[in-house]
Amino acid sequence: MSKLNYQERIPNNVDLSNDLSLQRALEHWQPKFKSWWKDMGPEGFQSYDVYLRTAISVDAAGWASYGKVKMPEYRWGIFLADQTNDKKIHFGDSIGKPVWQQVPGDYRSVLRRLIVTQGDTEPASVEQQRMLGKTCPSIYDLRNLFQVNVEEGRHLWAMVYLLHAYFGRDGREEAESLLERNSGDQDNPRILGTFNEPISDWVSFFMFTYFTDRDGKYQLKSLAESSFDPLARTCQFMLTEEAHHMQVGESGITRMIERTLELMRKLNSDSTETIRSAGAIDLITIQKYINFWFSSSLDLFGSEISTNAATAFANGLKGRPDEFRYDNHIEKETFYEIENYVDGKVFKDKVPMRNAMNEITRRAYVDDCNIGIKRWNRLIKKYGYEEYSLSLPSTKFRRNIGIWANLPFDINGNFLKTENYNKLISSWLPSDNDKKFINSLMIQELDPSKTASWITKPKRGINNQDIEFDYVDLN
Ligand code: BYC
Repeated sequence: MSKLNYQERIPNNVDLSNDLSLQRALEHWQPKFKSWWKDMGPEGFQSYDVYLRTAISVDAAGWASYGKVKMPEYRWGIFLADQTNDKKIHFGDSIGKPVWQQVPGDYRSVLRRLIVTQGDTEPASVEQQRMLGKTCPSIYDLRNLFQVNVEEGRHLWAMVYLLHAYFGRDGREEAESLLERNSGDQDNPRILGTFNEPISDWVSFFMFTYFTDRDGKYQLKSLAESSFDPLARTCQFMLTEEAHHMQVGESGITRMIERTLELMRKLNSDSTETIRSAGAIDLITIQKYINFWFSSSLDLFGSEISTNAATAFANGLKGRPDEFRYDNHIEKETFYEIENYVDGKVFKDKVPMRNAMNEITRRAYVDDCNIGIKRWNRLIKKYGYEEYSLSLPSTKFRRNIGIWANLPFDINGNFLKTENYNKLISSWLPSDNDKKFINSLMIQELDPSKTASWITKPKRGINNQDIEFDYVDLN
């Protein structure tokens, strides 16, 4: 297994010191990244020591070490999963040929677009979350936020390495632009819609790490199948880090629901007002946040019927997540059943499998999202509230991309008259009042022995430390 070299200015396992012009180009980008981190990264805690994990190996078992480090001194680096000999293209039209170690000229612009789109989301999420330290529910959560942030920073490094190493001058320009676009910027926004949504409270943060980071998981899995081997290997290692982010989301939502249930039981009431007065978040409001972030994240998979996706599959650039699970890796004369909408009618349609790749990935994602929903519903039942359950809204609800874009479907997938839809929309999504209430709960808790009123204490600490360990040194 290749060693991660931490002796150099840019830690790496790609033998950077043997490619001086690449090393120089990346060392030129490094101070720009640091200056972006200072301006757009976590607000307020840059000079504190934070208990963070850092990659020490690309091996799935035991790849991380833990220790206190100031965020601007975090060792962001370039780590790819190890290369395997004789690796072959395993899907699409060129199946069986060797994978590419360089970018084929014909696919240069498509591959660059995929890498830039992926790279753009990473700093975007750091920007979206930059104010959350000011309202953290506990020191433990504060540390988790920063862990997520530094790793998204590293994922940016991963994509910037590919741009610099394989795309020449265009790649270097794209790497600069990744630090110039900003989340929510009117003139120069991030590329994909969800990454321009504000994340101004921790309910949104947990929803984002549950739903949007999970899109990341599925997109990275698709890119980990790529015939462009450096991209595949980069994404394989990124997936190891991504798992923690989704865990932060899932456990955060679970703790929030558990707190609500504890109060419902204690106060013997399920009234929104009573639960809110006791400082927790009623299940109806939690459902609204699920509706918002799930529907927004669905758009990140692209259109249900997509020639871009078909071409990317045919050319071996982007596969299906876990491609090995499928029997047919060529999918030339095969079809996939989807729901379509034409001239006001919803109907079952069969489309060429390759054109349906975005939808196939989206469906795998929806199934994965449902695992958490089932777990939360079991928790609700455990507390004896049979009449309550949480659910994912219909995949037709509130879409901006694809077949269902801008159509008035409700959360159950029923087509409504536009005026009815407009009247009801605020009952499905967080209203201004709901947001105001959520914001009123967002009070910073920095005492390591305490946790905010609206969320339970975590069940266990990080890396076997106590829950009350000082994960961020405030002295
Ligand atoms: N917003 O055929 P279409 C993560 C554009 S998250 C705006 O429908 P295609 C993370 C599309 O670009 C994972 N525009 O879709 C999570 C195209 O534009 P052009 C990020 C959109 O191309 C949390 C046109 O519409 N990774 O890692 O098959 C924290 C027609 O495209 C949207 C990736 O996304 C949208 N939602 O697929 C941190 C992987 N959807 O070319 C990180 C790389 C589509 O006509 N990206 N469009 O100008 C891709 O694989 C593809 O670009 C997409 C779209 C899946 C996004």
